[in-house]
Amino acid sequence: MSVAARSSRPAPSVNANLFAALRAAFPADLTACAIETDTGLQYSWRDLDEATAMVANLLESLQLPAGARIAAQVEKSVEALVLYLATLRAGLVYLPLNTAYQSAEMAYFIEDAQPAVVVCSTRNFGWLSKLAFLAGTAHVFTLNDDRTGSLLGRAAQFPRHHRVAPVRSDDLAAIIYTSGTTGRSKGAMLSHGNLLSNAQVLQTYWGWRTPEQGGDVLIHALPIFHVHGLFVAIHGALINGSKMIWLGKFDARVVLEKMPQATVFMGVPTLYVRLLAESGLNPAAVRNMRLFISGSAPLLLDTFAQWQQRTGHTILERYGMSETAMLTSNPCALQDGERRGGTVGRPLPGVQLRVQDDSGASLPSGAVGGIQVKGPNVFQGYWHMPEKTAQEFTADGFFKTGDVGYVDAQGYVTIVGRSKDLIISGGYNVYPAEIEGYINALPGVVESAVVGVPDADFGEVGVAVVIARPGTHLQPAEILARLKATLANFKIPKRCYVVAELPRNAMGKVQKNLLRAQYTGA
Ligand code: MCA
Ligand code: AMP
Repeated sequence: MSVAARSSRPAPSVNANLFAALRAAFPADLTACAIETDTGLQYSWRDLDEATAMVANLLESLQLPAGARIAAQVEKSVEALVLYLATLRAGLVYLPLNTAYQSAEMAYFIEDAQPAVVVCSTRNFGWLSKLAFLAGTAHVFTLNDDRTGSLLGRAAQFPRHHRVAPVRSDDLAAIIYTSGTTGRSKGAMLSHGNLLSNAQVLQTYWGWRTPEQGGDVLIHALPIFHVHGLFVAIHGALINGSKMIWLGKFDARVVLEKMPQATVFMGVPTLYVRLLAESGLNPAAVRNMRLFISGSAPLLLDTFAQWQQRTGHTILERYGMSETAMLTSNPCALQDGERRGGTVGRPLPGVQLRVQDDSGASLPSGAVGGIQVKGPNVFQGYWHMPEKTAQEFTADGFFKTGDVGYVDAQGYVTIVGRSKDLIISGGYNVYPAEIEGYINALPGVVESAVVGVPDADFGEVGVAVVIARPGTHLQPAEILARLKATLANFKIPKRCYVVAELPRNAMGKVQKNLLRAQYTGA
């Protein structure tokens, strides 16, 4: 979309605002419970409608230009969800940021995205507001997970009614930052049309039940600053008018306790591994559940099989990206086929998926190559990076995912690896190039390599292998402590080794496959 051009374009004849579609799905009885929290709070559909109206009115009162970004680094709460929905409602662009990000990481996002509004916890207001004001942000509000903060205080002065802002399908709804293989994070621009089309396809494909069919209840246990928790889970429930049981943080025991009141659960593989470690996980505990969905990282066949044994349910694995939302899914309905462990299922309706080799030739079923996709869900490009965007698309408009895999004769996709150097740890992406950059900048470091090795809990974790300058006595613990002071906690390698040299090929390139083999299980 063209941000500058939007305000001068005439109003659209049909309002493509994602919030309008979500609002239209609210049940007729607005007094019914929409969200129940693990802290015992209940929010009705009317509460959601009125709270989003008040925050949208507050945002509109700031008279921001079209396409203005609302950045939020806030703990998970229903009010944080309200902020997201209100941003959509006001036709502005939401920019969620992981609460683990520290000041250097936040400085980059704020300078790059230039948000008009930043919302943060009171705890971080001092340093974050300074960063934001320096970058030209006009408004900084606070929002805490106990319903306090200036955002709600200000919003309380605004009316409870609000007309949903008219937008076009290609107007931006959100920017999601994803790290890059060269270190710089890129903001993936997603439009209302991208998100709405994906939500509608998943509503049908995953068979969300209408109230007449008994309805569905989702356990929401994921963070709400990435695609899985923010879009797949929240849109899934709201576009079906389904209730959510809202957990501030994943806790396997609490999930088990809530399961008898729920029908749908979504998680990254680590959540399933942790649930399997609970002795209370048995067919009785899941008796009312309809669907378990896994994604964001590969689900091990062992976890898939154990889950079947312990619960009688077959996990549905699906695959997506920040740039595309959901791309493929194993079948939900029996008539669509079986759910196959180790595969991510078939392309979703409306998604074209192909596998190509490096020369750009399309490969037949069974052959391994780069996965490329096209569809209404594929993003609008990287924020302020037209060249990078152009590089990631083929001449005929397919997006190069950077994932490597094959499609079998029945159309099921299997991901076998990634051409991008990326570690997925507990569902969070960690780019070795970024961590290596920080390590290499430490005094006494000559060079480093970060590799992912298998881990029973997180699936994969980072290991740092470092060459120190002769004569210095760098300790691994010191390196990790320095990183911890600077980077989000999930990016910190779980182990660090100081070595004399790194294995290299004839071209002088570090052989990460050898390091991975050497440090697996070490
Ligand atoms: C926490 N730690 C981690 C991670 N999470 N280390 C590596 N990877 C992680 N994911 C660190 C903590 O900083 C802490 O370190 C130590 O591990 C133990 O923390 P713990 O209490 O066990 O962690 P937790 O708070 O229980 O969190 C684990 C978690 C969480 C629940 C698995 O990571 C999580 O919610 N992951 C989900 C991520 C997600 O939603 N991904 C979706 C991305 P220390 O003690 O040293 O500080 S969207 C996406 O990928 C696409 C589009 C898609 O397809 O969905
Ligand atoms: P993100 O940058 O957070 O959007 O992460 C997207 C990446 O997560 C994809 O490009 C894949 O590499 C990976 N991913 C997501 N779902 C799956 C899955 N079910 N199996 C394997 N990898 C996955």
